[in-house]
Amino acid sequence: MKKVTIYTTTYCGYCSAAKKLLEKQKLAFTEIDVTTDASKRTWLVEKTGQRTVPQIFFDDISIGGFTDLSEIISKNKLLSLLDD
Ligand SMILES: N[C@@H](CCC(=O)N[C@@H](CS)C(=O)NCC(=O)O)C(=O)O
Repeated sequence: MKKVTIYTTTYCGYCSAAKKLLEKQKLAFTEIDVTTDASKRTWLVEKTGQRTVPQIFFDDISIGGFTDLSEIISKNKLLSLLDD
């Protein structure tokens, strides 16, 4: 099973919503708070092409933010995407 990592900032409603969604799916995840980490945020933009948070990864694969995660779950694609 791939590891789930979520990059967040404080006071970010979409970040809280995404974490709740992961918890609801009973998925363990690592949270990396990039609020004060400018170089990590630059890396995230380069890696994902997106400037918003949250950004969620399954191993090193960028799957997007809250909306993308919701869509993956509603289309029942979560387990296949997490499968190694
Ligand atoms: N569609 C995105 C929206 C995410 C979003 O708008 N996040 C806000 C923070 S809650 C953001 O990053 N705003 C721009 C910024 O802070 O630079 C998602 O579902 O994750």
